[in-house]
Amino acid sequence: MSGRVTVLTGGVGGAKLVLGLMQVCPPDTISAIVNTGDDFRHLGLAISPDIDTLLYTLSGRANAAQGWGREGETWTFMDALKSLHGEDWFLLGDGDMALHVLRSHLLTSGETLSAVTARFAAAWELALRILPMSDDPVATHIETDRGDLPFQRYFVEQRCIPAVRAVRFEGAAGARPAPGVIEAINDPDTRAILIAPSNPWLSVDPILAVPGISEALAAASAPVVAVSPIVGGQAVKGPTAKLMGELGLAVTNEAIADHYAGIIDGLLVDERDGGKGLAVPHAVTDTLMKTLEDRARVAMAALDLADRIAG
Ligand code: FO1
Repeated sequence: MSGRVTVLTGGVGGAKLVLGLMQVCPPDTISAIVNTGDDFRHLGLAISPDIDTLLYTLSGRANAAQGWGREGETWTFMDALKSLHGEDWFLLGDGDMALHVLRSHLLTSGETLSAVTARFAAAWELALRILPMSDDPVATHIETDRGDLPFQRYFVEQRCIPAVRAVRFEGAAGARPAPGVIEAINDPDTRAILIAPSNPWLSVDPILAVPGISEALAAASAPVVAVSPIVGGQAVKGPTAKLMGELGLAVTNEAIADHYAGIIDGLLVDERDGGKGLAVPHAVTDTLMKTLEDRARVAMAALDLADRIAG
């Protein structure tokens, strides 16, 4: 089937699905709406981790084992920074620094995050649209038993150890969807809107918190299908299962479906969990994405579910 595909994504799992989509759809028909709640200023630099993870993953530059940063990275900058007793909890590789320095320079000279991101995607010959959820600052904060932590302090410095009480998105109320975001949801030529298997609370909720986006999704004529981040009662990577426990939720697809209630029309679940008890239309497949073929298969299964719902 033809038509455009829009995908909401954040983190490593999200990038994998987008790469899978790139194998099964013409890249210029894909619009990725990317979480920017992880963004922060560090050492004076504007860091946009989920945008960078997508740029690296889609251009074949990513350190696949690590999930973030570049393959074959060198660390001269970090060694020198440590010798100067600079903050070294957040690792900035030499090649990675080019993204942060150039983005910071362009933002300072007045370019929007969207424009900078489009410039980087074009430089690395990526034909899909990479759309930050907003050009306004939105910062994910994690309220924990060790106090209120900005996202990267929780995720990297504290390694997700503090128990989460609540997640909030500073600045979201005043943030506007970035150019192209609402259009990517409302485009009459949109065949499907996918929510990648990103952490719903940490990587998707910031996108849904930008006024206008969840409303557009709820009203969209295209089917909205989420890929569950749960595989075999666990989350593949990152703190999803631990977070769900701390929020008092069972690590089940019912909890994922409840979280997205009102937004999604379908849920793609892993065959190890199955879809038993799910009220929302669903499909079952092996959603573990280790190889490029796995990623293409999961993307195809999500699109097939969307087509079935649309049909
Ligand atoms: N994740 C880490 O666990 N440790 C790091 O030192 C680290 C540095 C880093 C630098 C640039 C960047 O774009 C991402 C980086 N990440 C690091 C990942 C980052 O924390 C992301 O927010 C996660 O991938 C979750 O989306």
